[in-house]
Amino acid sequence: MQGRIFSGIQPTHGIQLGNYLGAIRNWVKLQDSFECIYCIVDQHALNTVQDAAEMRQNTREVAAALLASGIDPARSILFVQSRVEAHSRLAWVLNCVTPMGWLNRMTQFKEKAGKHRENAPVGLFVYPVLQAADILAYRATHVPVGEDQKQHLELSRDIAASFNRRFADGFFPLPEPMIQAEAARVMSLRDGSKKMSKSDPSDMSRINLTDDADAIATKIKKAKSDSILGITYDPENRPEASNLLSIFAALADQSRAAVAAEYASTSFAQFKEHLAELCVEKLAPINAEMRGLLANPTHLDAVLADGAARADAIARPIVDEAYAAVGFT
Ligand code: AQP
Repeated sequence: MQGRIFSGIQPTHGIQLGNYLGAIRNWVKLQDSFECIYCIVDQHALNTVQDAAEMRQNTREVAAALLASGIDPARSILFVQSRVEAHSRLAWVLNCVTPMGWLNRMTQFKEKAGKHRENAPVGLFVYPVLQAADILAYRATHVPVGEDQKQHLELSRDIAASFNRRFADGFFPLPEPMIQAEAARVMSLRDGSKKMSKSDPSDMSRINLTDDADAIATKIKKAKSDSILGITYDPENRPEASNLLSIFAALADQSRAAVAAEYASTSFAQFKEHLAELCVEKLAPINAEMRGLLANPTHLDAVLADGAARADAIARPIVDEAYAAVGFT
């Protein structure tokens, strides 16, 4: 094994195609060469989801989506963050070695808090510190990240170094980012300048892994497009066409150039038909597997409980050691 990976996903809603193509598909591949720890980060999601039944439902749905996509609990650890105390125990210590100025620079807080900064939860502001704790509690060596998470990972490294400097030289390894080569950043089907997101108020903006064939076909058919004949990759001038082309390329495991060449003189209507067929073909098996898993919540809960016990066995001694290093008795 080449190292230990930690990565997380929020149960703010069921999984959407962007999560799948941008993160989960890669997580599945990484299982071959790394020790992988995958976490459903419900403590992060609490900043957004403040309804207990919804949180429970989302958590199970995300767990089912991860398993159905190929996360193998026999090889990887899959668990829910709030079930392993090490995360919040370490987060407090890290809060105390992180200057406010570092957090003030985080662009994701500014984007997510928007104009309502004063009303944004404190949890959203300190989110990157909890994220650092998630990673460091396992002494993870590598973290797969999308472009949008690069800044947070750099902060995790700074926080680890800050702890090491103050309390114990070399205590936390500085986690290395793993940026995907042709990072699939999937954009909203309604607005090519916004990323596809679980919590977008419009369900038409995204493809959920729970969508059936009809829903997928309707969403792709109604996806925003333009009136230029032929599909080209030109994100600046044709953001929506470029997004649909990128989704096609990612699903078909082809380069964007190859797809653009194939559809250079095709109408949007026809391209969308092909894209819908491809999307249904790739997602239908995952969708079917998810339904089976969701029909058996006892099994799902047992997988997560086993994952939590294994995660706890790694993280608890590391955080106990960190507590001793700061002088907690
Ligand atoms: N549109 C996307 N394209 C590519 N990758 C994406 N990811 C999310 N959206 C896209 C990647 O999915 C992983 C898990 O994301 P997350 O749940 O931790 O939070 P997020 O990035 O904020 O995802 P969402 O769907 O946009 O959730 P909400 O709406 O709750 O904020 C990450 O690796 C992320 O890069």
